[in-house]
Amino acid sequence: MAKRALITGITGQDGSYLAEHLLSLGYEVHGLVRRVALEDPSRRLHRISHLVDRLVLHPATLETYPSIFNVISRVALDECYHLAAQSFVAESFNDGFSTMNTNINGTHYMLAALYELRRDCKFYFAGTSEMFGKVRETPQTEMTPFYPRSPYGISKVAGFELTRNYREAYGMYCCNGILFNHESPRRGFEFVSRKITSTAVQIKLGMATELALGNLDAKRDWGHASDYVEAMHLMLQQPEPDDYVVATGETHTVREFCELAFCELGLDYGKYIKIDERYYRPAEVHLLLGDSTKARRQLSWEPKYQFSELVKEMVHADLAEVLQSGKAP
Ligand code: NDP
Ligand code: GDR
Repeated sequence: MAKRALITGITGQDGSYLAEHLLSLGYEVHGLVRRVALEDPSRRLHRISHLVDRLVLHPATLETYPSIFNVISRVALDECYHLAAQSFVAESFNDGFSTMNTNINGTHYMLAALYELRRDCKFYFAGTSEMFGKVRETPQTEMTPFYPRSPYGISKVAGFELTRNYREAYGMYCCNGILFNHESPRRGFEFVSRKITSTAVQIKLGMATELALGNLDAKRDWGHASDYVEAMHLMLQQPEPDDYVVATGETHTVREFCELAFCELGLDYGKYIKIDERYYRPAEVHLLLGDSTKARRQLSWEPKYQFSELVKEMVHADLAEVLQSGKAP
């Protein structure tokens, strides 16, 4: 019998790679999507358009318990990957209330419905390096205390603790991934990596003249999303549930990302970057660097992509897209 998995957030960057990965392993893959996505598939399902015939999609929202309860009552699940969230840190400062509502209550609804209906289903929560925020030590491990610096980070700490508590209180198989930044050609345009690669391509092709950014000195541990979804799956295949840091163990500044991306197109980034105060955050996370020794040892996981390969792939994917469509991405 094929294993059956539910992915919330299947329309997002990670959801699309995870769906591909699970299908390649022979899983029956179900996805929880917002109803509007089914009404406007060409735009809202674009990351999974190549897979959609092989998926079972269920309309629901993280905003209400009954809609989640209904989906979970319909499918006998073996594994559940809870990736859906308001995931943009900057937006969480603009609307902390809706970020908290979606990310905390949404996670609680998922866990509560699984507790009621599918207590044996394994659960993955998409925790994040943003929980470390104003870091207490470097590199960050599973033992590093949390110090979130945004409503988003705070909401993820709450989701992490809810997940751990369902594990400890009810003996459910619940895991937290603590994933550091991961990018890909499917990254949303609001995140700095894709903003850089897509705008650099537009500058190269004469469709834009400058790139407005905020803090160029922030350091991130950047990996590739396709590597990171493999770690999510591995976490749910272990004898016991646990929490794991997933990271490359290298950190780079936003400036270095710009330098490499522009260089790939034969451009000098310094000529095109404009600093715009609007892109600074009220509280910044200055440095993230993960130590994923535990995941490497216990899950036999390791990233395949180098930082420079990631940047190159993103630049060339954006270039190919614009050349093909003739439009800015
Ligand atoms: P994306 O922003 O690309 O995807 C977010 C997904 O959540 C989308 O499918 C979105 O649906 C869905 N979603 C948002 N709100 C709701 C809602 N109210 N009801 C139902 N679905 C909703 O994120 P990523 O793929 O990059 O990240 C996946 C998860 O991992 C997130 O939880 C993120 O916080 C976390 N994470 C990400 C990291 C990264 O570097 N990418 C690092 C660490 C953690 P729709 O398409 O309809 O908007
Ligand atoms: P992050 O990603 O906040 O780390 O969260 P993002 O790409 O938004 O920012 C990374 C760093 O770049 C700096 N920065 C800018 N960021 C954006 N978006 N736009 C700009 O113009 C800009 N200029 C500088 C930011 O200040 C920041 O320091 C991502 C999300 O995927 C989260 O969901 C996830 O949990 C974490 O990664 C790990």
